[in-house]
Amino acid sequence: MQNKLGGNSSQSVRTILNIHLKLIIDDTCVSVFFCDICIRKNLILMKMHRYFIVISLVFTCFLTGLHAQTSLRLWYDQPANASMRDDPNGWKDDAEWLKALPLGNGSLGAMVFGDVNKERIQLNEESMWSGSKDDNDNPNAFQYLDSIRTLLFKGKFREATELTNRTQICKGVGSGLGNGSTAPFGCFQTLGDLWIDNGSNKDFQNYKRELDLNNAVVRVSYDQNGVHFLREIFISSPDKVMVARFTASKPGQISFTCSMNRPERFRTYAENNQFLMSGALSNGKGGNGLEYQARLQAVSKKGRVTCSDTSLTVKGADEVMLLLSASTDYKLSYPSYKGRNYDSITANNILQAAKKPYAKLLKAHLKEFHGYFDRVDFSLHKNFKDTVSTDRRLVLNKTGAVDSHLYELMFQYGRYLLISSSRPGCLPANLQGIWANKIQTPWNGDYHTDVNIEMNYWPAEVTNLTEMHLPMFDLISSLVEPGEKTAQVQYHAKGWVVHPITNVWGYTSPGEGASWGMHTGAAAWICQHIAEHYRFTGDTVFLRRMYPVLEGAVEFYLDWLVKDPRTGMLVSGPAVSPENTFLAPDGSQSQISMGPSHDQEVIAQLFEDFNMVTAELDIHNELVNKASLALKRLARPGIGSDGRLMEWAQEFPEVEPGHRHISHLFAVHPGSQINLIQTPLLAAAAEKSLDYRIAHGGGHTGWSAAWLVSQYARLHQAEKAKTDLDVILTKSVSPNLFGMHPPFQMDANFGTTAGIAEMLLQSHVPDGEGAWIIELLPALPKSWSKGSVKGLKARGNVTIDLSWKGGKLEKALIYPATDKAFEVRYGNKSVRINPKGKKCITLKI
Ligand code: FUC
Repeated sequence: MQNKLGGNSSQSVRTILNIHLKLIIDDTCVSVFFCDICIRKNLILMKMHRYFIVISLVFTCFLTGLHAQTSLRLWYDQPANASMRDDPNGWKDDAEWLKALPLGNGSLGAMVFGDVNKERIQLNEESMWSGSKDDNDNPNAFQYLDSIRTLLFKGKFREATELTNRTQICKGVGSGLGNGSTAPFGCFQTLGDLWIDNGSNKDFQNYKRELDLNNAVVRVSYDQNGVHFLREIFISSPDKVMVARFTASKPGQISFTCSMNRPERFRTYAENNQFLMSGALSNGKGGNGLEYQARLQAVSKKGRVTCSDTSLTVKGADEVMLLLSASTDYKLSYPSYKGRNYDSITANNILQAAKKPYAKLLKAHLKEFHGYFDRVDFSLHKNFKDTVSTDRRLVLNKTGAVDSHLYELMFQYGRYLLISSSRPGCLPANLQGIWANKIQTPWNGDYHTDVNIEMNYWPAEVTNLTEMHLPMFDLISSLVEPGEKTAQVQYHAKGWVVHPITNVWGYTSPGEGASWGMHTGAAAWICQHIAEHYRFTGDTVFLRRMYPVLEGAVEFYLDWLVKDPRTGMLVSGPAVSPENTFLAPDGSQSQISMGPSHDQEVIAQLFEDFNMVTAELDIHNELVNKASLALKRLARPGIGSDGRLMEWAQEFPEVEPGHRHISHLFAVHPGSQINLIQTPLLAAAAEKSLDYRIAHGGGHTGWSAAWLVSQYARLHQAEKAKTDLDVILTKSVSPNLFGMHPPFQMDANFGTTAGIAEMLLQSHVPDGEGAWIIELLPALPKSWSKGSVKGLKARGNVTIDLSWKGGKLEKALIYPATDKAFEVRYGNKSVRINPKGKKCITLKI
């Protein structure tokens, strides 16, 4: 007899459960039974059952091990054409680059074209930023703040917008409207290209290139002149080098010439039989800024390696291993942002790596990568036959072919890209992760804080990649000092603040245009990640380390908030609902108002998080009291006359009803103030807002559609969430599955992975007893009738495996890391689980 999740008679279930739990728990796994009269009989059954579980577990692991290796790869039967030049216009995507395959170790990135005769490996280094530290805080802003607020409270939006644009924006050119490569703000740029020319233009056959996601290796294979050639390329985090091995089916066949270049500011030279490229980028003030270096060495079996100032040449080798390391003098430390000795770093990386055979380098790479990637498995297909190339699958999918394995692939691809672009100790993933092939990258490839960097990290915790979240906290911590100056200079406020854009030089000033640049809620929004990391990990050491960051943000908003004379409630402003425009009563277009819903929601989240954190850390002080008082007095979003959730404090007609941002729905996702369990009316209003947005063309950028997936999942609208997934797959991915804004923008990849996780598991609603309600399969689309997911994380540090059939949950394995009780819900059924030291709890339907 199996345990059944009894309707809502939770009390009886709970007593029965407790009885059972107490009686038949042991140190491996617990199965819950439903018949106390035959406990003794069950114990025998249990013993047999336990052996069966162990055997089936071993068998399943054996199976899953194999199963876990379902084919997760992107593959193609044509190379990306390396001879096609990139468009000099930074905002123009390059079709061939969007076919190349990404590798990364968080610090070094590469895009492998897989071209046969002349290979191109486009390279990135995480800190390759032009620009430099600059002062953009506007000392003239503060004197106009009150007048702007008065105008806004009087409904004089045109005048207030004009005054805000004139007095509140940053000093200087700011981000250069996203074209800051020669401005002090700077821009994330390509490191350059490694060219590998075999000097032939002969034809080739049996060509294949693939990115193996399970092992983070790119393979290129083809036949030429009766010889089978293979290239295997990966970027190792343990050894901090890119490794490219070239082998052939016959001896002495490997010959090629390597060169390196970039569009500007480089020189190449030879040193100790190594080939180097180095230079200095613009500091945006007419001088040199960041210095960089790439170092290449060839390790060959047989054959000859020579180096000149223009190339590295290999002749007649049986096998060659190229090792590349790169670094810059950048350091994420205010105010100098310099300090690394890139020359000794690259020299040492190469020296150490060159001592190791390929197999050893690969083994260390796999061990480290598997440690992250293999934690989660998601399968909608038992026997997927990977016989159609990825680009072809996308075309077929666009024409209506059903290919549910594409959801598995996109889900895991997002995890792969996060692991490859955000490792502990590195800079966080930027708008393009770590991959950019230009000098002027769109929006400077920076860190936009009005959704984009947040979305980059939405998958980190729930898809069991908590370490990948850490670079985000390093960035947030680094913004405190420059942000304190901005708070003081711009607003005469305590604490620290950041607005919608930042970079690696500590930019915290408003943007150069008020319509988007006055996003004052940004600091509160990014701080949500601190509390979320704690909610998933329970890491109090982390929390204590980040407490001053939260404290500073709270201090800022307590100074920033003012009383709305009409309601007596606390409101934020002058502020924007990120990048969205409304029609003011006088018919003018405006973005600036007092108390836009987004700001009210993220500030409420910050104060709630601060309450939670100070309780956890047992901190009691005046600031804590002030924050909880302010929380009670914060104005909250209302429901408009059309039943939608109001985006602004007043009902304004929207200029763009299908706007890409849905910032007033932060409280649904990634916030939790609006949810189906505690606030059903607001949740219904939120759904109306979403439907209205989409009906007017919303979700038209990759990231916007990805956000909609999570939004609808939180509202348990499975089919609507799936529809947005399909929009992404048919409209917003490139042949190499990169997310497209367009142009290329990686947040769509991360948002897609997070959205799929939200469809399978949620845990954002508190159960009112200090824990979380874990919802199993809250938004499972009909077409995903059979499947399984392993290793997802829920708040409270609980790991969950789920399997389902016929659209119904079959089994849940729950691995609580703490003893804290929590509630599990599936549909309208729920059970309270009290782990009491249990490592694994099985729920069966
Ligand atoms: C915000 C968004 C844009 C783009 C940019 C990087 O400005 O509104 O759509 O994603 O960030």
